[in-house]
Order: sequence, then structure tokens, then C-alpha cells
Amino acid sequence: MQEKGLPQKAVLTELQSKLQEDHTHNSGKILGSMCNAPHTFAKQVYIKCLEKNLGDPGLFPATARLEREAIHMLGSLLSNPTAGGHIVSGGTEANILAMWVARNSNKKRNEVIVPVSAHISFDKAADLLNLKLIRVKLNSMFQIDVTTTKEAITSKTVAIVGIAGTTELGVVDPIAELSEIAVDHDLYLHVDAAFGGFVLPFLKIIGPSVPEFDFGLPGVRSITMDPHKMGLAPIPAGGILFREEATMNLIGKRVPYLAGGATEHTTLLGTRSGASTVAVWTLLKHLGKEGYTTVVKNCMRLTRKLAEGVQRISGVNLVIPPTMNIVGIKSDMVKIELIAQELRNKGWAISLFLNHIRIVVMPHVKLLHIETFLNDLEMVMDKLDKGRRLSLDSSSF
Ligand code: 0PR
Repeated sequence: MQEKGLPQKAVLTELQSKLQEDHTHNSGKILGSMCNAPHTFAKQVYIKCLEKNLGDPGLFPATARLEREAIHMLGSLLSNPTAGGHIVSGGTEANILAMWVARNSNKKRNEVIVPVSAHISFDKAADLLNLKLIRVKLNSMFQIDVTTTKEAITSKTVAIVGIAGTTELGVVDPIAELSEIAVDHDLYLHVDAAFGGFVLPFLKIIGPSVPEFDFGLPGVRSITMDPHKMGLAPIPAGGILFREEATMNLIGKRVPYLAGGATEHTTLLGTRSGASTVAVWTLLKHLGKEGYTTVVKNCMRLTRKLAEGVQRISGVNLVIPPTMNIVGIKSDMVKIELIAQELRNKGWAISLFLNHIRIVVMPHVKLLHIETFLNDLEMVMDKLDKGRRLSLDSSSF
């Protein structure tokens, strides 16, 4: 650190030039992220609330009340307006909290059944909490295989995890069937709807055939649902909801000395952002079901455009028809890594999984971006196809 501070103007100039390298959501080039440019209104309230610390709720009782109201609003979207929970730092913390509660519900057991599609946060949770993940294969629709799930249950099983909107493909596991299994075997069922939580309730309003995934199913004990993904909230804003508020006591730690008075922490973090909670509350109030339904409707319209466009390009295809605004693109003609590299060379920030490229059609993605991407994909496939033919021709000599 330098001895003497610089004037604000000089620091800003340096900062601006250093930040130029970063991608921006508004460029439309980010097609592989589940995050967004936050909603303008949320940003306005966020910066007004930066001093609020929910780690000491006695100092900020009004903000703590807003957190409860936000959780109740989210709970009502998930068929349980009396759910307990927190606005946390993200889906990772939410999933860790759920696994922590599950483990403490029966400390004699340590096995958690997860689909192989489970997000990496469950590996982190298992590592931290000394849990053993039992990974279950997927069926042909990329959902957790129910028969294998039943077979995986042992006297050590403490919980099952189902995903409502997988990271790779946006697939929804058969949560209703998992719920039955959980009830039959008295197991904890956690649903990771980090992405799908802000999509499925609104898809249901648009069209009828949306699979059940929430507290309406008796076995579901907790749900992750992230405002900083499809909820348009500024980072950090994850959501963890428990069917019964009291369940959180299983991980409660009393902090006696706080300035606002003794409190029980039921989150991983101590000091934590009240601004995030206020921003989430504000957006839920401002957008309402109608606003979020419009957001999801637009994303799905563009998702269909993208899916149709991909199917028209020779050499690539869809992994499966998209359930929500996540599209998996595969190729039987050339290695997927080559396609990804060519697209990245053209500036597209896409995600590469083992056998497919993932596009997440977030609200910052517009029609022009989809059209430009499809053009580029077509050009890339032409180029790679020509290269492939040339190498086939030369190898026939
Ligand atoms: N659960 C699911 C189903 C997820 O897809 C994710 C993150 C999480 C939990 C964890 O959420 P946090 O990242 O909030 O802790 N899924 C995104 C992904 O892996 C995260 C992400 C977001 C990655 C933006 C890249 C990016 O640019 O794709």
C-alpha cells in the first residue's frame, strides 16, 4: 500500500481502466451465467442500506422484520407462507445450511443421496459436515433415477437431495416421487431450486404442465431459491426456506454479547448483508407475481428461438428440449470443446460441460444477442465442418 492516499479522481480513473477487462451482462455476450445485471430499483435501495448488518438483528429490527416478510413471500410462492428461513449469501450457503440441518436432525447417520447432476455446493457441504454423498445416476431425461435412489437407501441415509432446475440443463427431478420415498423412510428431503425457484412458480402461471417441486409435497423439508439468479437481485442474495421455522434451531448458535442484544444465529455467516435482504424485499413487492411472470415469459420466448435456431444448424443439436431457460447444445460431428473454443474466440462467454455447451437465457439476454449468437454458431460449425472434411480427404490418401 502506498504511503499517501490518492485523490478520488485519480483512483477512479485507475479503477475504470482496470475494470475494463471485465465482462458486463448488458453486452449480451454472457450466455453462460445464472446471474444478471441487477434491477435498477433494487440497486437504488441496496446502496441506501449498506450499513445494515443482520448478524446483529437487535440493531436492525426493521431489516430483520423485512427478512421475515421476504421469506414469507418466497414461502407463499412455494406453497408454504409460514416457512422459516433466511436471505443468505447464495445457493452454496443455502445448500450448506440445509445439509447442516439435515445432518443435525440425526447425527448417527451421515449418508446423503444426491443425483450426479447435483451442484458442487453439495461436495463442499459434505466436506465441511463430514457427510458422505451417495451419487445416483440419471435417467434418459437427465433426472435422478428413482429406482436407483430407493436402492441407495441404507441405515446410514439421513437425507435425499432433489434438484428443481439442474445447473447443467435446467432439468427438474421427480420431486413428487422423492417426497414419497422420503416420507416412507422418514428421511430429510432438500430441494435445490436455486435456479428453478424463481422460474417454476411463474411457468405454472403461464402454462399448466409444470412438475411439482415445493412444500406442497409432504416430504419436502427445505428449499434453496436464489434471488440473485432469476430473482434479479444484486449479489449476494441466496434463499433458504425450511418447512418449519423451528427446524433452524438444529443449527442455532447463541451469541450473547451483541450490541443489539443476545441473538441466535442460524446462518453460516455472522455479519451479513441487510442491504441484500432489503433489495430482495423491494423487488418482490415491486415486481409481484405479474412482474416475474413477464420476466420468465420473455426468457422462455427467447429460449424457444434459440432452441429452434440450434436445431436448424447442421452438426449441432439440443441435448434435450429445454424445461426452463437453459439450453444444452451437443454435437455428434465435432468435439464440443472445439465448438466452445471457437465461440469463446468470438467473445461469447458460454459454459462448457463434459458433453455439451450450456446457454442460460437470463433476462439480460435480448433477441439480437440470440440472433447474433446463432449466426456465429452457424459460422463456427461451417468452419469446423470444412476442417473435418479436409482432414478426412487427406487421410484417405
Ligand atoms: N444450486 C444450483 C442448482 C446452482 O446452479 C448453483 C449455481 C448453486 C446451487 C450455487 O449457487 P451460488 O453460486 O449462488 O452459490 N449455479 C451457477 C452455475 O454453476 C453459478 C454461476 C453463476 C456460475 C454465474 C457462473 C456464473 O457466471 O452455473
